[in-house]
Amino acid sequence: MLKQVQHEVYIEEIKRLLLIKDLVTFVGNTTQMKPDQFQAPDYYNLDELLTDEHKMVRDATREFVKREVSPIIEEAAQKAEFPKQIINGLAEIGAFGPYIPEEYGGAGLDQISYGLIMQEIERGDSGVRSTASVQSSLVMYPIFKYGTEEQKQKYLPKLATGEMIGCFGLTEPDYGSNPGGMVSNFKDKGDHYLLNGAKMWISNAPFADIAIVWAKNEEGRIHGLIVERGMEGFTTPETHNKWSLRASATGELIFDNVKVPKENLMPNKSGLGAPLGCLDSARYGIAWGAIGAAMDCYDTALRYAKERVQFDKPIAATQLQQKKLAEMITEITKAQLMAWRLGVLRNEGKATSAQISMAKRNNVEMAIKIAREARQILGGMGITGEYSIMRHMMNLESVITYEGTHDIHLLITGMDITGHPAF
Ligand code: TGC
Ligand code: FAD
Repeated sequence: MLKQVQHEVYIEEIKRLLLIKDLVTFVGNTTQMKPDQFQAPDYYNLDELLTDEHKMVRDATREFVKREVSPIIEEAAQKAEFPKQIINGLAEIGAFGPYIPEEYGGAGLDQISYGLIMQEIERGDSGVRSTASVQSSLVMYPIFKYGTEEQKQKYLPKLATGEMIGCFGLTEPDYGSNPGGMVSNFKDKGDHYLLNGAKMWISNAPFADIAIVWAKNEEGRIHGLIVERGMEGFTTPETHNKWSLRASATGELIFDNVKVPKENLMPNKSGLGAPLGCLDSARYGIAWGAIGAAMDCYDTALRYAKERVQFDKPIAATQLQQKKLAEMITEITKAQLMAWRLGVLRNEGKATSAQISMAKRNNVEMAIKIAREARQILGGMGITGEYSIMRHMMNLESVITYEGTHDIHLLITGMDITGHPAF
């Protein structure tokens, strides 16, 4: 009964968002982009593969991005600040825990709805999608999958509403692609664990309320611990001077003899497979998210090419620009089909980690190539913050590196088809 009521509330909220008219609130500030005129490409009528719920969720997220993200994102990126004012809106559209059951505050949606939400958010900005990915797949998911009932009750509802923000600490200064080598560790001190070590490159770290931290016990076995801001010896210095993902806050997690209560260890899975299981879910979201960034670049470049006149004709009438645009829409369409099929497999519980790696790798590379080509179509204008393309292009340099680098995902495919790990 409760589940049904929450679901109806969610659908009502989506309808409310859909009713909001005149969503473009561009105010002409020099650090802001042009008004958001985005029109989503759907060359193969993929909408016909979506249910009404998928389309409703997708459209609500699209309108949210037009209304809340597009008007402010360029300025946030220029200032290198995460726009905290959008946290409530992200929670309202169900971007925090889309597939987490409603009894824990999630939206109870399927994997394709989750993917579509990531696509639409990344259409606005990869850094905003990062925040939603981390919160959903790297914080809520491990608590839901590996945590105790008390941990689920304590954290999940607050994470779903954005009252609490989380981060995920796996990478260390000396262990990036090879997280199994991590040196962060905890010792059993009877009534608590004593945690020491450091994590780096952690999205949301500077303002997160909790951190899911992966560390080794005295036997060298990896476990996940929930570390709360305010615990003595726990600090989160921010990483500055990034040229990529500037609207996302990145930082370190430092643990200097942090006393972690024993009830904060997630007991239901240990070993490297535990954090990697969370990455499967986040990488799947990125496979969709990258399509959003690519669609935005393509749509912007197509509109610009039709309007920009050189040699007395629109540049869209030249063969060279048509080649770029035609290849873009072909690659976007292929990526959309791959993501949709992967979503179907995930809904059926049949998607493998290697299939997810292939889609993350393919779709991010597709997006970064499209961003580079789209930027050229805009000529000099392409390097300015008047348009979103250069920001997408720089963001995608992080997306192609985090959640497993482009090379690592190729090696995962290589291992899957040959049986030989070549890491
Ligand atoms: P390996 O021996 O192959 O595996 C160890 C154990 O893990 C299991 N496993 C998986 N389980 C679930 N899902 C997966 N995707 C899994 N891949 C492997 C495996 O079966 C084994 O289990 P068991 O029971 O036998 O112990 O491990 P390896 O040390 O050889 O490393 C394999 C490799 C290189 C593929 C892995 O380490 C890897 O994926 N490296 C990349 C690291 C990475 O992706 N880091 C991401 C950090 S988080 C992040 O970037 C967030 S950004 C967020 C944002 O802002 O959006
Ligand atoms: P390395 O592992 O040092 O790799 C360097 C190069 O060597 C890469 O090109 C790689 O492909 C290549 N390489 C490595 N091993 C091999 C091999 N065996 N064979 C061939 N080539 C190889 N991590 C988290 O835990 N949580 C987060 O929230 C998070 N957010 C991030 C946000 C941003 C903006 C960035 C940039 C990173 C984030 N990361 C996060 C870290 C990210 O997952 C790592 O950067 C990534 O896994 C790569 O690790 P590394 O940077 O140490 O590179």
